[in-house]
Amino acid sequence: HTLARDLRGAVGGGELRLFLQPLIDVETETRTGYEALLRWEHPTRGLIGPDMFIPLAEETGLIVPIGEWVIRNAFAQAAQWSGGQSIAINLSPVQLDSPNLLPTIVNALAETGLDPALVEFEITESVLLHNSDANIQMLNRLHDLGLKIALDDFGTGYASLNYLLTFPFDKIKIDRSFISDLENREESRAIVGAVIELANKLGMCTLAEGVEEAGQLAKLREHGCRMVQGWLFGQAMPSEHYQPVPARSA
Ligand code: G
Ligand code: G
Ligand code: MN
Ligand code: NA
Repeated sequence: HTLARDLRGAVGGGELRLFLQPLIDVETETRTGYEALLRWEHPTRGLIGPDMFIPLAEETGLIVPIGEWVIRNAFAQAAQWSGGQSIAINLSPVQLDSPNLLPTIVNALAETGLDPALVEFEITESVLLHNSDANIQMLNRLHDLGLKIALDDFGTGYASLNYLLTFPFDKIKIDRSFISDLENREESRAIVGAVIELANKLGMCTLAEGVEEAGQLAKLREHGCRMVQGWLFGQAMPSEHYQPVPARSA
């Protein structure tokens, strides 16, 4: 597989890029941080999205050095921002199983001096399928370091509600499939409303993904959704595009 061979060289070859997508507070409509979304700038094929190479990276184990690159770079960038802007980072189940993860995070925190409260790790329901003690323990350790944990793409996998009690989630990210027909479908509104109410009662933040229209934002606000993300506010773009204000040096 030629893509696999190329991927092996991508990390050392400096071909990985971190794009940023703004995360927006519904009440103030201001940006509170960004999600880091990985891209591969392939020398001949051009820009490749994560859906095209993350599965391959997971199969080959390359996700561990790739994920390490993501963490180190995302932390380094976020440490340069002012105003307490946060950074959300996607974690693969394979990374969560790796003994490499915790030392990578601890070292990256020490090297950058980044406030752990500004870091959020996103995991999908597929992680919960294992529901292994080791995974629960790892997420608890990250949480104990002061890092935040978000449940990504909520509603699309096989999460059972007891996972919300088992894992230390700070936030639920409602999958964009529920947002796209929010205005036309009573049923979608019912589900989104119920998820937000549940999260609120459990003390978890809610973020709606894939918000593209003002009408969707209005409905989400009515339901008390706390945060949104989507093309209405900005696509995933190279960091220069958003020109996050650098922190003033003391
Ligand atoms: O922009 P979009 O095509 O960027 O991302 C598609 C999916 O790829 C996201 O839902 C996310 O789960 C995954 N993804 C993006 N960046 C990363 C990353 O750095 N690590 C992992 N493991 N997954 C990522
Ligand atoms: O980690 P996750 O699967 O949630 O990554 C978010 C994915 O959704 C990325 O592929 C990103 O590019 C995509 N995305 C972000 N905002 C929007 C949006 O408003 N509409 C659509 N269709 N996709 C979006
Ligand atoms: Mn995500
Ligand atoms: Na998602």
